[in-house]
Amino acid sequence: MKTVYLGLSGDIIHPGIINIIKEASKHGEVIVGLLTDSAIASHKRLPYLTWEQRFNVVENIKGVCKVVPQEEWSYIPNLKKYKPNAIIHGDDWKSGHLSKEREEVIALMKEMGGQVIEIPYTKGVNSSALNEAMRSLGTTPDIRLKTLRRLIQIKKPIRIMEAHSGISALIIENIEVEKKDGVHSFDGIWSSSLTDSASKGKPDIEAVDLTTRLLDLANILECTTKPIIFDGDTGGKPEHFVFTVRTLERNGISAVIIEDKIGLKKNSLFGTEVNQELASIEEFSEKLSAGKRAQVTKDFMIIARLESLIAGMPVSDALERARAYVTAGADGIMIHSKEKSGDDIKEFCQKFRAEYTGIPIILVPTTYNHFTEEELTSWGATIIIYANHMLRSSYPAMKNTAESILTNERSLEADKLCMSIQEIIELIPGGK
Ligand code: SPV
Ligand code: MG
Repeated sequence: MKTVYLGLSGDIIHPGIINIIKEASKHGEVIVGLLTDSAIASHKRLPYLTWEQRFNVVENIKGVCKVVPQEEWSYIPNLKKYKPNAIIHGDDWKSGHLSKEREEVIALMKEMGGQVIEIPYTKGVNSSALNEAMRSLGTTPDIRLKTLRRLIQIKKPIRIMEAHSGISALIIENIEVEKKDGVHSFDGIWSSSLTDSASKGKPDIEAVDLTTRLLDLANILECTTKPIIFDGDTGGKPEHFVFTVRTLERNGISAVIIEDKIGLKKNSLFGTEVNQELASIEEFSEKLSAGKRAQVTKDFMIIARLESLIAGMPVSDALERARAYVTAGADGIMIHSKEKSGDDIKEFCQKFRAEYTGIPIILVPTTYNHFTEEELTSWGATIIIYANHMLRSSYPAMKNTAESILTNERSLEADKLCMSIQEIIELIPGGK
């Protein structure tokens, strides 16, 4: 019996998939190469279902003989391994970023004496269109919360961008850039205390309370599905922090980051002088442990943020604290610095990585921003947070528009600086 290979993510089963399986089975036994989470995450958003759940669904579809994992985005390794007589694909791969993959598959199948079957892509009902529709339906707190840990297991680096409003979060949810190695997008959202306060015209001094922060976050939660990392400032008193943990967890937030500062909080990047006192290692460790004891799910993450370098202490102090915080239960370490060279951060990352291979390192490269994601990852970084760029870029845009209207005494000239009313209506899910 001949075999036909079909690569699938199998997250959303729709008539187009049933159709291609039916077509494939006319040519032989259908082997489905079910893409693993990491194969998908290199090019697209993480599937809603886990690989095991998708396996369960796909192996029960009529016409499917066998389901095997496809560990790479490319079909080539599995085609070489399973040597099917044919591969079947929708004809949508003739153009766009899949066309190179198509050429390679055609060449290999020719070499192996096999066939490439292309069938018309089902317009309207396809995974991309359904994905879009599912996004507008939203997600559940449980699925969203778990997504960060799933990403940590399969992807480096994880790219997180700050959002301070529903509309800025919508951009992060939807923006994609097609690159040679696939489609790049943001993996999640940073709920920043700095940009949250600044967007309200308030200073970043831990003056905006949790209830207010969560009220704003509700807008972001409503219009997005990506995981959220919450900037918890110092976490407050341990007695308060345990409530924060539960509240964040209940809302489907994936992680909270708390920093080991005491006294009146100032933003870490403010000024050039050392302006912050550090908490004692014991006190901060106890706060972390209290938070870990309070969480209900096993998936929520509490990340310790080291302020040693901001407070003018050496890398050795940061390392000593990192060890203690990991022992206290921290699920990850964020190291912060306002040093432009990045030398201190690099030294910390390399030394910490030599001791701990599995604990995520989180970096916020605001000042040492000349390093690429690839370079930061090579030091050992797991998550990269762009902590304030959506807010910092929106302010000059609004200021230009306001100045243009004042200068011209009408809004005609400002129109080219603005998106159209139609575009803004269509941007909002359900607005069309
Ligand atoms: C924030 O975004 O509020 C942060 C990160 O705490 S930073 O501003 O870089 O300290
Ligand atoms: Mg902050």
